[in-house]
Amino acid sequence: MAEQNLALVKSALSRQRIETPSWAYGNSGTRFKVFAQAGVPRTVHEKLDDAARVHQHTGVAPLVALHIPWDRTEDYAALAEYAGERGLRLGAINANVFQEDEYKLGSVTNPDPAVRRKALDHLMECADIMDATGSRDLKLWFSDGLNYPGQDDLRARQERLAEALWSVYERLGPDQRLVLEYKLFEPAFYATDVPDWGTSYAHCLKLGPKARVCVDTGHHAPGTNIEFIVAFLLGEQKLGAFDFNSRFYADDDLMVGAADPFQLFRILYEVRAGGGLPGTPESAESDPGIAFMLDQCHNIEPKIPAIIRSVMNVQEATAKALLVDREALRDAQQSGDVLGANAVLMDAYNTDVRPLLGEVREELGADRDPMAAYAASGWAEAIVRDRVGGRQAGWGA
Ligand code: PSV
Ligand code: MN
Ligand code: MN
Repeated sequence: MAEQNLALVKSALSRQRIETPSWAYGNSGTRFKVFAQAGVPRTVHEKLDDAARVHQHTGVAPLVALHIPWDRTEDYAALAEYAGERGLRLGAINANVFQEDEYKLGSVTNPDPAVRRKALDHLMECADIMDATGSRDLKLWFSDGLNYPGQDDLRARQERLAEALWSVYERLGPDQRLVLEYKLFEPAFYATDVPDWGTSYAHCLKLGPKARVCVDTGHHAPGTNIEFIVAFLLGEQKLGAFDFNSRFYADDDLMVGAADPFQLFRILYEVRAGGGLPGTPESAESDPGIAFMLDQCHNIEPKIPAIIRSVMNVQEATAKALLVDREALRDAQQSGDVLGANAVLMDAYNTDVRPLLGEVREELGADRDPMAAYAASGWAEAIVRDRVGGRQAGWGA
């Protein structure tokens, strides 16, 4: 590859930021069992300590998303300072209106106005927290939906949802955004109030420029062309964030890039083509500010190395996307050369980018091989030794 292009690829890779979720550091489980791991954080501060290790070894993961109330603490400004002392920043604030008894029939779409009020109060509290932490994004995912036909009025629920979203939107500061996540099904099985990107997009469009769609890669029907959704939303300036993870069947929350690295590459190629990667010619005009977040749970594998591996998987797919020869691709597309165009993409995908990423990491002052560096660091042994007693923080804690 020409020297100049290589420099560009490296610069874009060193500018990418991958946000890790606080809950991935804690214990988590399936509907059937939580397998507790030794050394897991007991507090949100310890989650940040672990996140700092991920950032230290990879050099590209300085942001940590919080989930409220799982990460509730007395002083959020002090927490942001604690993060800052470790080279981190607090990222998206994830609201949680899905774990209290009152929400059995929904939160912001609940037929009972008192329950809707309670849910909205929580969303407002999350906005207050964003003010204290300096977070840009409020991430909204609603478990609201119906199990049985006739259980509630589908259209009335959309109106209640729009009303709540509007109140939140009005509360946001000029540099704050809301990102609205969708999910095909679960926990509701018959109908979900925000089941797909179209519903999220329609609400965000009505709200205005500070409302964007969050694409959780695990929240689609099998076979869905996620890169099409990404390309479309980017084109409309409505792609706000990713929740990266892998799925085989449902909302599996496995490591991103583990189930289908080719899909991850296709998604990141569309991000690049749509100008979503800062430091590329495609993004020269404006950076759409996409948050590249992980939303995963490590139920049987050790958590910190799983998060390091996930960050590396996103980087590898990004590097391959950056290697696509756009000019050759355009020429092949223009001349109707189907196989030639496909070969341009496949050539990039089949490139071993690990040595290149090793160089990028070294230039960032991180480790060429983050997995090996973490294993040799002694951190895994130290946390097992030191974090005894107390209640281990985790999913739903
Ligand atoms: C819902 O399945 C979801 O993807 C949302 O982002 C939640 O906040 C997160 O999972 C919690 O694990
Ligand atoms: Mn998610
Ligand atoms: Mn999910």
